[in-house]
Amino acid sequence: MYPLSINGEQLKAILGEKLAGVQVVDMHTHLFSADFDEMLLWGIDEVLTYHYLIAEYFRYSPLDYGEFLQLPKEKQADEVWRTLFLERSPVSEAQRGVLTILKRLGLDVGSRSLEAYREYFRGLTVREQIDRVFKLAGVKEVVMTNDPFDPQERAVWQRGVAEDPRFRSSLRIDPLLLDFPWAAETLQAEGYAVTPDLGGASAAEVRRFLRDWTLKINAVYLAASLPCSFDPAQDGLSTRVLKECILPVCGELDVPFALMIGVKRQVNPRLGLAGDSVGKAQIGAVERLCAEYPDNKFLVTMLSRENQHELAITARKYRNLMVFGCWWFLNNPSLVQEITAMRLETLGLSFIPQHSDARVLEHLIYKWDHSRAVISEVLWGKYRDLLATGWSVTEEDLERDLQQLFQGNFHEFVGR
Ligand code: RAT
Ligand code: ZN
Repeated sequence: MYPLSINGEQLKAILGEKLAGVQVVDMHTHLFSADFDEMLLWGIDEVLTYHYLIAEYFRYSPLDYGEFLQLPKEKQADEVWRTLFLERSPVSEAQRGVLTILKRLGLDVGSRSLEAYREYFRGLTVREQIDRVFKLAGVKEVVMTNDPFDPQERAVWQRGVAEDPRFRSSLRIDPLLLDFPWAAETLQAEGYAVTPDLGGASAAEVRRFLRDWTLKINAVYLAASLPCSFDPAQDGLSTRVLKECILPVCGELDVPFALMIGVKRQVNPRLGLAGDSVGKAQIGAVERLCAEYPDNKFLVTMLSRENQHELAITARKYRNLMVFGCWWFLNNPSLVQEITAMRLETLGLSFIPQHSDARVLEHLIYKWDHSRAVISEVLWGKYRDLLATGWSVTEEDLERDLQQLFQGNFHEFVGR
């Protein structure tokens, strides 16, 4: 027998300890480095006005949507705090997340004093807080969502961004696929000769745009969040842009394309960012892309619970497909538990278990705390089953496996 094997009793504690210590690569967030100034959201008022909480606030509040959204941020945060924390117990995942953040920052959760929490944040600089949050969350690097269609963001890149190795970039190109005529206007204004119907030399010009931006921001992948109706078998501008522009550039630069599939955008537009929903997508869309473009790499996450099993099975068929994360409405402990167990049983260690989707800096703390706890439980069950067969598991084995799940799979897949 292998001499250093962990026994069943030690296993849970050692695994928990290793998992708590693993430095994660968070491959999809909406965070920015300090150089992006106010584009990086942080602090208690931003935490409380997260769109996940706004949606929950309106489950209880009779206030008019527009009236609420016009309030200054601090007043919105007061409303959310009162409605979701003082008038009822904060049991939802997003509510509990706020408490985890406060606790891990060393604040007195029991005091229920929003003013005291605000006071704490007033004494901090953003750079200090970035250091603290990354340390508390055990995050080594995050991938930003960089939008070349956003004038504010374009101006930052134009001015120049200081290198911060904790923040990697990704090029987010939804409008090219979802509303090409609109996207074409931005490209034209930036000096690319495209027409709204992708005529003439437009495809070559879109490719030039994608190449320029991928290289300019050093993107680790290109990405789009797509509706549940996404279907590259359909003729249309969107399919042409995908096949004539995006995939060729990804192939040429050897950069994956990340597809986040399953959104139903703006089912309730009056809720703003909180107004998007979910729908079941067609797995055939992913199968076809992986089969038709074997030299392209696809990072894929799907939003509906119903798509999870078939997505994992599809990844067994195509090694150019890397499944990632329990996205958005799936980032609830019960679903992370179920999905992670199913993926381990289906794909072994060959997937990326989680990303945070953090929109506010402090989200990193709760999203990773909660995910680590659930994933630890699931892995514990799997290693216990191995020990029961007589297989040995060493501390080095655990470290190697966790490194692969939380860093290596992403780094190797993107090749950077
Ligand atoms: O999780 C979210 O905050 C969503 O609003 C979206 O950001 C989604 O993750 C996306 O990237 O489209
Ligand atoms: Zn996102």
